[in-house]
Amino acid sequence: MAIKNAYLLDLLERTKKRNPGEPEFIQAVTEVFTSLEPVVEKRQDLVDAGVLERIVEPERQIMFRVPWVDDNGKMHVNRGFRVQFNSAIGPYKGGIRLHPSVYLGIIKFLGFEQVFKNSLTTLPMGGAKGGSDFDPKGKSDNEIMNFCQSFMNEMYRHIGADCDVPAGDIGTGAREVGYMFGQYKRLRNEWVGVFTGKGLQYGGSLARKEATGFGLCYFTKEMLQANDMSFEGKTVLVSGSGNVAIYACQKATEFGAKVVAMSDSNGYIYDKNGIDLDAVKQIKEVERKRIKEYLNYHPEAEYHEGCSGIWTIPCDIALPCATQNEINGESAKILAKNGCKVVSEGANMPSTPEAIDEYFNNGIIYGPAKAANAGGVATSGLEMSQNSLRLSWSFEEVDEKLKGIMKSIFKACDEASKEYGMEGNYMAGANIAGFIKVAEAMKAQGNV
Ligand code: NDP
Ligand code: 2IT
Repeated sequence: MAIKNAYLLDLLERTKKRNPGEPEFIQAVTEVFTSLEPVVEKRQDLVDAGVLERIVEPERQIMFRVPWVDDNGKMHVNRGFRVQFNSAIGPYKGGIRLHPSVYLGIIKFLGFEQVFKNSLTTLPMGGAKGGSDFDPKGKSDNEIMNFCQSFMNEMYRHIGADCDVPAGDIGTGAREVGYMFGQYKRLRNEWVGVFTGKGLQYGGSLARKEATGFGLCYFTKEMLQANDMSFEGKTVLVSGSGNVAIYACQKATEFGAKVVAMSDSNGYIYDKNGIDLDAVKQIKEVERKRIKEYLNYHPEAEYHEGCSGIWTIPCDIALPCATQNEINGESAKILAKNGCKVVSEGANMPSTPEAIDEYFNNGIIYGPAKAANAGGVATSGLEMSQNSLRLSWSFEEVDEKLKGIMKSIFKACDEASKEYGMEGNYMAGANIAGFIKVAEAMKAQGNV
């Protein structure tokens, strides 16, 4: 991947200067710019409207102190973030990440990607992301609640059902959403759909929990079909063992594939008989323990320390569902050498630029995160609709809508890749299709 267009190169340099020490953000911008070269050449009107200069600069960035007290009475201070990236096509929308690695650059890369992803969903949602360097691992329920309430004590003034609607991401699941939503309601004295991923008893949508993983498999199924393949009988690797990974594993298995490995940040399990997902759900969703515990259910399976080793297992399809840059050039080479034919991304930006180059050089079909994992936020959009209508749809209804959306996302990526002379490059297709809608909305709205 190399940018040749002088205007894009100059803007990338300016973006690097303005955002020092944020390699993940620059990585995300570089990837998009690589794809936009033919658009910049064809659409001088968008260049003249300054859309690109504006799209790389968040509309608003909020950073705040989050003090909280642990069960021993000790005070801790974390840093909270909400980056409201772009509201051209709808209210800001995007998850909250709670992980010790969080800093402004991570939230900015995620917020930037969210702009294009949300555009692809066909629903009216702008892009945002938030989070904190708080580590939920090993914390009691009470400590989690204290943190979430303190986080919301500042964030509540910046969000709202028609302004900015947060949701889950790494480290933020139903429990954290519940505590944050509860605190918002208390501070604002109003019950509105200000969060998605809520519990089913209080405005959550059926199928939201499953949506990112299921959506990833719906997208991948379309992509496979377009390339005369299917999930049937394929060997699949799923990294991670959180929300996205679990439901990706479930749907891939339903589609006739055999998932043989899953992981967490400590290591990976390899079960040549196919992963027993009930065991994984018990370990991860109920007990909140480590993936290593899988051996207690299946002593014949293997556990290996270190999460990147998962990519050394021979497979047909790899579904990275853990975190950014989890597949580097070296891992991608090994995947290709072992016969992997498809990589489709459940996590956000899980492949390094070197890994993506390896996919293209080796003819691996590549489903980029912005498109492949958009089912989560799309179903969040459906949760917002249900909240506004004050009713709830059945699981089947939501799931059908999700299938339709993932189909249309694949179609948009495929068509854009063809229109701009890069057939089969779904990364370029996703970036272009996501960009054009937002860019035209920005141009139409003038200098805002
Ligand atoms: P969870 O917190 O439920 O699970 C995260 C999983 O990834 C865990 O298995 C975790 O292991 C592993 N992981 C996290 N950080 C690292 C790391 N630095 N190195 C290795 N492994 C790591 O999060 P989700 O499943 O919700 O999110 C997974 C990915 O999917 C993220 O990239 C997220 O941005 C993306 N995503 C999520 C959506 C959603 O709806 N939830 C929607 C679209 C994308 P451990 O337990 O050891 O930390
Ligand atoms: O990265 C993502 O798309 C998410 N974490 C889901 C965001 C959302 O608002 O549902």
